Amino acid sequence: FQWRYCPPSEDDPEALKADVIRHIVSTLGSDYARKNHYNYYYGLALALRDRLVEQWLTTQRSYYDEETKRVYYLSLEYLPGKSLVNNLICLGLYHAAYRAMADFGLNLEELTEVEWDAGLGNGGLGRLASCYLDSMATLGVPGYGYGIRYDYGMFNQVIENGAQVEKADNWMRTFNPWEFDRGINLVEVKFGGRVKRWVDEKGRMRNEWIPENRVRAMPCDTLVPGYRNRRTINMRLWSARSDREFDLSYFNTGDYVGAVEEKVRDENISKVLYPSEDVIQGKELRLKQQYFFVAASLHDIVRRFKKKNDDFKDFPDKVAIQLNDTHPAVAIPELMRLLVDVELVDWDTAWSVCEKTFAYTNHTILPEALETWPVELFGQVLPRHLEIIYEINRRFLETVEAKYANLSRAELDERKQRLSLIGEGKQKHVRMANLAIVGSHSVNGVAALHTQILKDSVFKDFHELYPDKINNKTNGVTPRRWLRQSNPRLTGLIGETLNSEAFLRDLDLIKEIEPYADDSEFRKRWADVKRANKAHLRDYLERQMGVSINLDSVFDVQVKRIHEYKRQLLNVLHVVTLFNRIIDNPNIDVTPRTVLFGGKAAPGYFMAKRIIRLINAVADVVNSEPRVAGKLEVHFMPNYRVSQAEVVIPATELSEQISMAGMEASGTGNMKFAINGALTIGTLDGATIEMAERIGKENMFLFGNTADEIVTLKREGYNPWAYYEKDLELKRTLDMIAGDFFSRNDPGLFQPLVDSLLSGGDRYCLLADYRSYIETQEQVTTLYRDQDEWTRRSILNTARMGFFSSDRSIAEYARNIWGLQVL
Ligand code: DL6
Repeated sequence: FQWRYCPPSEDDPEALKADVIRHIVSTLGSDYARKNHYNYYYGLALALRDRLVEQWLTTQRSYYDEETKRVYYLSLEYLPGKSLVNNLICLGLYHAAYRAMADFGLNLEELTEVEWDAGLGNGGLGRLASCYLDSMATLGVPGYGYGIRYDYGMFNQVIENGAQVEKADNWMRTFNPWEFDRGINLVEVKFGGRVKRWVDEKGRMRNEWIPENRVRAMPCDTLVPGYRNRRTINMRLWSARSDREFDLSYFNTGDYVGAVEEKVRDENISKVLYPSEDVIQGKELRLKQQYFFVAASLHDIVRRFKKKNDDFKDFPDKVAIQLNDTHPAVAIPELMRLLVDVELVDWDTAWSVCEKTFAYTNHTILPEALETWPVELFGQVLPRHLEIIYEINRRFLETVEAKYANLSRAELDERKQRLSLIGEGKQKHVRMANLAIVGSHSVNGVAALHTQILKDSVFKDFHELYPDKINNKTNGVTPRRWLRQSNPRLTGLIGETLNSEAFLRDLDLIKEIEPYADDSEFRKRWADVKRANKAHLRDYLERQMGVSINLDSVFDVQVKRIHEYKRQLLNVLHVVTLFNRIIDNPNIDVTPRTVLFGGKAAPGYFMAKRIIRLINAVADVVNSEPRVAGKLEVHFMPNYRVSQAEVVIPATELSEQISMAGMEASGTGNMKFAINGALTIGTLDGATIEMAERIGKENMFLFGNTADEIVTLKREGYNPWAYYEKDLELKRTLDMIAGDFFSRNDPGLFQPLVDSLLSGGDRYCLLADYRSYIETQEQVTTLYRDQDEWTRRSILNTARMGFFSSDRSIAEYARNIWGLQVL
């Protein structure tokens, strides 16, 4: 059998057209003469999948033949968004498809409307995972993404009477053309039960897990192409399937409902993505989800290893496993169980294999977001794993004892308590971060400041114990999606100017546009691109929300999850301040502004939901006030998601990155905006700091307290009242919010928000940063009047963002963590 490779061709739409027609007829059983978007979207997607699978098979064969070390990225979340355009771009078929569809009398852009966003993640962490798969494929890293194929992904957000209402995201309601469901390769995953101990014929003590329940994991593969390199890797998501023999036993006793209930309960495991509540510990289903995908993935990984290897000591030479946060950390005791209980490897060898295989990425310093599981629950769901964790802990604490033999007993005990994998207290807990650190050879933060905070405070004791373990891998984003796909106009301009599109696979090359910042003709074209993107967003919002925003205003955008630490409320305080200034002085010479917000709040997060209500209430008042018309408008864009970001980001002029310094692990939206030429107003937080180092502070609007200053402020007794009392504009703004200026029909609605800032102590120091933020916004206003200078800085922003490609991040992971060479 000869693998037919269909070379990507920009020129020839004919082969593609034939395949589209064939799929419409043979796969969809439909009439190609009916030129509807549905038929042609699916026909085109399937024609692409044919090409992807051929590339994938060749890629896999090369790994197999060359016995390459593989990298497994374990992540409970992915946010691919839509795939059609991305896949066309990566295969080099965008123009061919455009022409093919035009020949059919259809518009490719309109076809993309048929596709649903694959929203299998909450936000930054999931989108990062998708960028990383793209980069692995592009760099030729032999990577595999593993996760869960949720039937229902991130909820859809609708706004009713100003409030967020969650609607189920039934993204699979129509058939998913990108996926291969492999119903014949089911993997059994066990839960509950007990551990049986016995001595085998060779006198060895054996531990055998006798489960109470078994669920099957079905692999669903989505192919992820590299950028025009004929390589394709795989994102394998597991879907829970009930064990059918189990059903039969119920049928035999005539309990039909029991059979169905049991089946539904099993399949619930992959039913729905958990929205990111800060505290979701203690949810049995969530623990089951984690173990479900980890067990199925490790089964796959070990199976693949065993095809060509028989000595598990070689495992770390062939396998690297990256844990995307602690969600998959149960992989550590699971690999120990497989090695010690099943493969009969001795404990010390098995442990050394684990440590060399695993690496852990931390994505948050919020203490309440660090995962723990009640020991009792853990033991019920995973009895053998709990035993293994206790044994890991016992041995680990022995090493701690030995290392700190010079400490007093009391000091040593305290240190052991802090380091232990088991948290004591009212209820004992398994600490997943401690487990992940102890079981991994590398622990990384996602931006320099974040990593420093891990070393200095969150994981201080571990850093003292293992001074070489914690390292930094600053996040990045893929230029294929966040430049080429989302901003074809800008990509076209840069490509034409440099006479190359090589910057899409080596973003460092984008620095070559820097000299053009001084070319007035180029600046004009740059500004024209931004204006066209703004018009595109205006049209989009007109269709989606029925509003028509002012093209001549500065597009000031804050899109991200709604969270108090991200301080959308600070942005609102600025809006209200601006509103007051305009009302007070109708002749004020302001730069018109359109302030856009977008983002979802966790369904159980009261304050975040109240912030959404406030944004909408302020928008209602501002947008209906004739005295500010043409000067200020505010909108909350419902249901922020990847495909919306692709429209919003290229149109943005001012990117709001205003978290309290020290809180945002990295941010990746900050990078997407700057690559697309937005100027940033931001605090020195997360990766924004590294952006400033490269872009130059003078080309950004930085404000507020630094992370160190926040620590000092709090240590010395931060008093928000003092700011309130002495800053009259601030006082007036807060009084209006508390005094129901924006909630006339619902008195007291926003009192909790103001309380959190005053009597509640203002945990995220909004009041401390308010004045500096307002003054910096004034600088924005002033600079925007000088459009030419604004555009010059915009060009410099884009030109200096080469470092923030996810290709650079993945190359660093590959070299420094996974032990791979990347060209
Ligand atoms: O690393 C990706 C992304 C960062 O850019 C954000 O700063 C950070 O908030 C986010 N973290 C999470 C937390 N999830 N957990 N656990 O999403 O990660």
